[in-house]
Amino acid sequence: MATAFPDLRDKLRAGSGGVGSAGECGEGGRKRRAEPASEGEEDEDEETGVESPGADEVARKVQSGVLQARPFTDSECERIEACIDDVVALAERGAYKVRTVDRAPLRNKYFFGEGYTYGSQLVKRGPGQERLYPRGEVDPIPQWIYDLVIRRLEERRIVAKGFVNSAVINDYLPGGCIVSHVDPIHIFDRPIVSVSFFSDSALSFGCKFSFRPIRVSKPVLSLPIAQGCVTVISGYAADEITHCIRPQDIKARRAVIILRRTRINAPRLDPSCLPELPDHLTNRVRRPDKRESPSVRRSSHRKASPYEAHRRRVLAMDEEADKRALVLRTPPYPDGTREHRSDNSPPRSKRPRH
Ligand SMILES: O=C(O)CCC(=O)C(=O)O
Repeated sequence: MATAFPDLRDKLRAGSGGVGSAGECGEGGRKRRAEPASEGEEDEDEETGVESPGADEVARKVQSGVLQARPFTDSECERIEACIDDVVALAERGAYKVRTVDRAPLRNKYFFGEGYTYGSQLVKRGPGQERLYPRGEVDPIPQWIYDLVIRRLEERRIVAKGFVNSAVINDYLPGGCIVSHVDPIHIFDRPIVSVSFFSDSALSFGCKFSFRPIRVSKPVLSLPIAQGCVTVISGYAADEITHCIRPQDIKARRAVIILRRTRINAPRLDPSCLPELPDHLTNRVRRPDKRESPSVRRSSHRKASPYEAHRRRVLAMDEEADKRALVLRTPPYPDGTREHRSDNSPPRSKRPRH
């Protein structure tokens, strides 16, 4: 029976010698990279972690594009965290539109207001290819996000009134991560605002990721992001360098609400061109036409379970891997190719099941 690494921090601890001797063998121990080829990542040697000259200057430039504040009290944070749990529970009950929820191992995303194609959903892949979904493909921004979060940020002039039209919740389990990326410049205006909950973490700039085993280079800048903290990035920090969340920086469950504005001229998919949904999303508990409207949803007494929410995705992946193994009769990915997930989650384990 295969043993996956449910927590990517275990992979990091295991190092290259100790990881997935069976699952990683197709790769022949080669190191693989997975991040955009650009965005000011030239400042570090990935093997040695030695910074080349200029890293301090880059760090200063990043810092100049970052603002942080803590506009919520502890009890306000708790209230918002309870609302995030409600979102998780609603998603588990299938109460959201299919494209609102994107599950990955150790990291689930909930898109509100606007959603867009990325990663494996892209017909043509790579930066610049992302497209907004047709209007109405994802659920609207929940009222509590306006009332408890956006309004406060507007009052404190952290964001301009009426700026936000997109809210994404990322819910991470320990060891979850988001690989290095720049939020698509043709889709989102600047600044990019994020509010962190449940636990402290760090936003890293200018990291390189490699996989099997997963390794992340030393950041040009590691920005602490405490629970309840708002982080606003613009300028160099948003456009000229990648940012990521490293697996070793998610030590306990963490969620972030990312508040952005889509560009008025951002390219939008025609409804006839919607990408197909992956298998694990088409096998949903509830058919879309049976979806409850928010106003008639039954109240749920079930406590939200982020762990359960992630577990379902992992099980679906196991089933997919089983299917592939049957069809191929060889370990999946025999050519050693890495699955591309430019949705910024790391590639999942390619370990064959025994
Ligand atoms: O988790 C965070 O604070 C950052 C997430 C992020 O950069 C993203 O989802 O694009």
